[in-house]
Amino acid sequence: MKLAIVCYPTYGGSGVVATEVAIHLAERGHDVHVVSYELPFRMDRPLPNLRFHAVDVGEYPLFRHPPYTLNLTNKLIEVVEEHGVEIIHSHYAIPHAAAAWQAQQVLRECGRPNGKGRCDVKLACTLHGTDITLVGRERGFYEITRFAIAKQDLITTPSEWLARETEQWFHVPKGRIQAIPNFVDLDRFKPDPAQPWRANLAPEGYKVITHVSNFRPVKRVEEVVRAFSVLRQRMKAVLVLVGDGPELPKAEHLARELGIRDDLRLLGQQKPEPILQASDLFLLPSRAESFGLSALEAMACGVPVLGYHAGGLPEVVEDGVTGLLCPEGTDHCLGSTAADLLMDEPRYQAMRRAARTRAELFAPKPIIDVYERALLGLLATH
Ligand code: GMT
Repeated sequence: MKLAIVCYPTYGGSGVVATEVAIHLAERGHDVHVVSYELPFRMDRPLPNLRFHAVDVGEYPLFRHPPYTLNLTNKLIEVVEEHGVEIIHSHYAIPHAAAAWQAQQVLRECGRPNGKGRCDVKLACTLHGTDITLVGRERGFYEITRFAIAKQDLITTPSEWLARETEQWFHVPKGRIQAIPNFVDLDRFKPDPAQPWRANLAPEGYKVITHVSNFRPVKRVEEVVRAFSVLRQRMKAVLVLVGDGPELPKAEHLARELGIRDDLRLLGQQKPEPILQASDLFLLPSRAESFGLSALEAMACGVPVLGYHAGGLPEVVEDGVTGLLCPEGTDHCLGSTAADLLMDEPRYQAMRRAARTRAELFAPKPIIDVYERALLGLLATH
C-alpha cells in the first residue's frame, strides 16, 4: 500500500506512535511518506521506501499567523499525486484530519490522474488524546474537528476510553471507532539490573521516583511533587523529572515551598530508557491520559506505575498488579500508597515482574498487524 502519515515531529506520544507505525509499515514493504513541518525525532532508521516530506510554511508580512493547514493541504496534494498515495493517515486530529479532508476534496474535484486513474485517496485518523479531551473541545476548533473526524474512513484511538469520549463529545456513531493501543519497543525499553544511571541520580540507599512528560497542565505535575513529599516523609528518595514544558517552574516552586527542592532532579529533555531502568517507581497522575505511553515504557523497564483511576490509564496499568491507581485528585493517597509499596519488598518485586510481563502484551508486531489490516481494509472498500 502507498501511505502518507501526517504527524507532529516533536517528543510527544502522538509523534512517537506515528513515526513508529511509519517505520514498521515501511519495514513490511509498504511505501510510506511521512509529512510534517520537521523531521520527526524518532525517524532514525533509513529505509528506501520511507520518505520524509517537509511542509513549507508560507511566510508573508500580511500573515500574523502563517496558515499552516493550507500549506499542509498543499503538500498532501503534491505527495498524493506524485507518489500515487492511496491513504492519508493523520495522527492527532488538529489540524491534520481537516487538512487531509481538504486535500481529498481538491484531488477529487480536479480529477487529476495519479497513474491509476482518478485520485480518490482514503482517509484514516488516529486520535491521540488532547485533540479530543482539550483542544478539540475549544469553541475555536470544535465544529471543524467534529466535521473532519466524521469524514474519515477509519478512526482509531489508543484506548476504549478515548473511543467513548469521542463518541460522546463529537457525536460519532457507536462502532465507528477502532481502539488500537500504543505499543513499546521491548528491546529498547527493558530492565537493566546494572542500572548505570542510578549513581548519577541518587546516593546509595535512596529510592528513585520518576515522572516523564511534556509538563502540560493535564499532567498535574504539582500532584507529582505533593505525592512525592508524602513519600519523602517516610523514606530517603529523590524525584526525577524528565522533559520540559510550561508547568515545570510550578513544580520547582512547590518543591521549594514544601522544603524538598534538594531532592528534585530536573533532567530536561532526555532519552528516557536509562532513567527508567534506574527508577523504583513511575508517577503519572494525569487528569485524562488517553493511554499513557510513558507509563507503558516504564512498565517495560520493570517499573510499577502509580496514577489515578482516570482516562485510559486503567487499560494499561492493572491496578494492584502492575501498579497502583488511586481515586482521582488524591495525591496524598498516591504518596502513601507508593511508600507502602516500597516498604513491602516481596510485593514490590512481584509488581516489577508483573509490570514487564504486562508490557510484553503491547509488543509492536501484533499491534502493527492490526493497523496494517485496518488500513488495507480501506483499499478493499469502495
Ligand atoms: O499530551 C501528551 O501526553 C502528548 C500527547 C501527544 O499527542 O503527543 O500524547 C497523547 O498521545 C499518546 C500516544 O497515543 C498517549 O499515550 C498519551 O496518553 C496522550 N496524552 C494524553 O492523552 C494527555
